[in-house]
Amino acid sequence: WGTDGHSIICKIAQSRLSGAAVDAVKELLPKWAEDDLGNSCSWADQVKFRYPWSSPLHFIDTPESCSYQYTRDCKDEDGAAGRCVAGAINNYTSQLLTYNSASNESQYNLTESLLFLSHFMGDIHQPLHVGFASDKGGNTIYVHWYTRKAVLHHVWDTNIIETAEERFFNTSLDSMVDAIQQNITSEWADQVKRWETCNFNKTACPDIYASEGIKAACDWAYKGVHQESVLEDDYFLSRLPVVNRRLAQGGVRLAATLNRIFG
Ligand code: DCM
Ligand code: DCM
Ligand code: DCM
Ligand code: ZN
Ligand code: ZN
Repeated sequence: WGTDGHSIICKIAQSRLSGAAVDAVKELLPKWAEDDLGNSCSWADQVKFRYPWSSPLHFIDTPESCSYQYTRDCKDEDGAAGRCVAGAINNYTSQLLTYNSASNESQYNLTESLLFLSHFMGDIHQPLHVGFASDKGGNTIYVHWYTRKAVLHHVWDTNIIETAEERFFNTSLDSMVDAIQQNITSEWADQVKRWETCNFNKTACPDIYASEGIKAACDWAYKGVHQESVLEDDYFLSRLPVVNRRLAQGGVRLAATLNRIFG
């Protein structure tokens, strides 16, 4: 996602944190974040150059089978195991679990662990961040977003959200967040418990989110799109509900994960 997608997810998450998680997040966030996850979730994109090892941690590349398997797919271009967004979520979750046990003498920089986890929980919910290796998650599919040139990946990171903000929310990000929050308490209310649940007593469940992601990529992002496709109202209006739901799931699950981590 672009900055707006990450901001929406982290604003939703901030509003759902338990008391213990609010306190831990306050202690861990850097000063510039002003005690609010909503301000901090694009940090991981800003450090890609400073931390080049972190670039492959933003996505998963799958073969063209519309399915995901951790052992097969969660590796970087050199084949290093676990170096994908699902592995990163597991890794930073286990780092943050030392927050309570290690009386803050953790060997990790838990501020960075929180900033990475909050960003990657968002990215794993962007369908094309669990996309095909062959087209780099839609980065080599050249399309037109209405009259402008774009790549399909960027349409899903940014254009659908920005067009919705302009057309339906008077360019207000907060109004779009409010609309998604409304859906979480009405239309999606029965599903939210299931979104939050991690089976087998696990703290984080990135493999579930990645499996949903590649299915959404096949069913909605890639579907009907080819090189030089013109994407306009038909595509925008049918895909926006998918984007809204993935943003909601990302926010709900980030909060649920942080609530499990910080007790
Ligand atoms: N940063 C940010 N928003 C701010 C201030 C800083 O996203 N208001 C980012 C820029 C740096 C990173 O945080 O890439 C680390 O900041 P610092 O220089 O404070 O360690
Ligand atoms: N990592 C790190 N510093 C490095 C290299 C990696 O903090 N110099 C983190 C980012 C990855 C995690 O370690 O999420 C996985 O590393 P490994 O490949 O050792 O499992
Ligand atoms: N990306 C992806 N899958 C890939 C390569 C990149 O999802 N195989 C994502 C990471 C960035 C965006 O696409 O969000 C652009 O990547 P880059 O800056 O590496 O071109
Ligand atoms: Zn992206
Ligand atoms: Zn990212």
